[in-house]
Amino acid sequence: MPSSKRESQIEISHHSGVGGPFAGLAEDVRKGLAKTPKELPPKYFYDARGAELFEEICELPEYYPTRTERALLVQIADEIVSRCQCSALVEFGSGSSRKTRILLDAMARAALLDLYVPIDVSEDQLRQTAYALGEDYPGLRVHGVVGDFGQPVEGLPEGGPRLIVFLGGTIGNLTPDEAIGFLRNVARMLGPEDRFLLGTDLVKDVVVLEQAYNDAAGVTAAFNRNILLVINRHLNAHFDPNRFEHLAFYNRDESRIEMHLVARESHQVSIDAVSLTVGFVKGESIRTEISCKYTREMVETMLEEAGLRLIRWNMDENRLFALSLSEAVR
Ligand code: SAH
Ligand code: AVI
Repeated sequence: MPSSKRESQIEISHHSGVGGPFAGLAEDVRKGLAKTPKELPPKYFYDARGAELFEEICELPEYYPTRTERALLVQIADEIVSRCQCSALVEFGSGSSRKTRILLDAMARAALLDLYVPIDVSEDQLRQTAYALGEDYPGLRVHGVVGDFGQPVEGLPEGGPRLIVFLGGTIGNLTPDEAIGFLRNVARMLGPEDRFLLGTDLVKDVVVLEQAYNDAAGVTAAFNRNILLVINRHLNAHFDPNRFEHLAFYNRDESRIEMHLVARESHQVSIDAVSLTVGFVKGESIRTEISCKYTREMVETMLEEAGLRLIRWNMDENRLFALSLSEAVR
């Protein structure tokens, strides 16, 4: 039977150079594990299993950011779209794009929706999501980019006005310098009619914060240990995740949650692909993630420093999470 459904166009391209987003893993592991204290970049959590575990985290009772941001998006999506008149949505760290659908729906309601550009290191999830969106939004052009948002992403498809979004509080996983660098790249990308929507997790009661990263079901612990399995697979390493304890706590001085993997006993791990043997003493930790928490003032200062001007600020009534809309300063 001929279908009257408008065809969607799906395209996936790579922006991270030869070898894909895991190409830098060997160098990052070598450098990170030589530091004192040891650390690993959080982007390596997100192989297919890590992406699945993150989706589970989003549904946990203790993990308030996802449901809070989702409710905020439902509240403000139509207004933002009507104010921006955006026909293209560009998203950094798009993941499953579940919450993004709230914005896509608002753009479709306003009869503006034309182009969606999800950018993520997690290739399998990006592909699956792009094809699912193509099915669900007839006529939508989806141009997925497998790439690292730590690098300027160039050559994006034409379309607009554009709404560029960075949701979930993922900016908090960057150091303050990395966050400013990222925001400067966004400011450079923004044309006069384009806008930037940023999700930030807010400073709050320490108990609420720490519970969100220490869930009773142990999903966050599994997510944390998954980084070791990624290293085992890609670098022929011999980490035993059971020899590491999940640790997550709020560092008040730095205004951030820190996630660590702490060695339960002294032992050595060989990483064959980089001809390295790494020693751990009992209690020694690898910092696997930071997750910065902000006040409105901190967000505004960060935006300003990067050449962006805050034009709208929305928080939930419990002041857990915020969405801010900004434009480039000309
Ligand atoms: N935006 C979604 C997903 C957040 S999880 C939400 O709000 O629920 C963080 C996402 O960012 C993951 O999909 C992960 O693969 C991606 N990511 C992490 N570091 C990245 C990097 N350096 N470059 C591109 N994507 C990255
Ligand atoms: C993706 N990012 C915003 C999450 C966070 O809360 O920092 C990652 C995460 N780590 C543990 N739980 C969730």
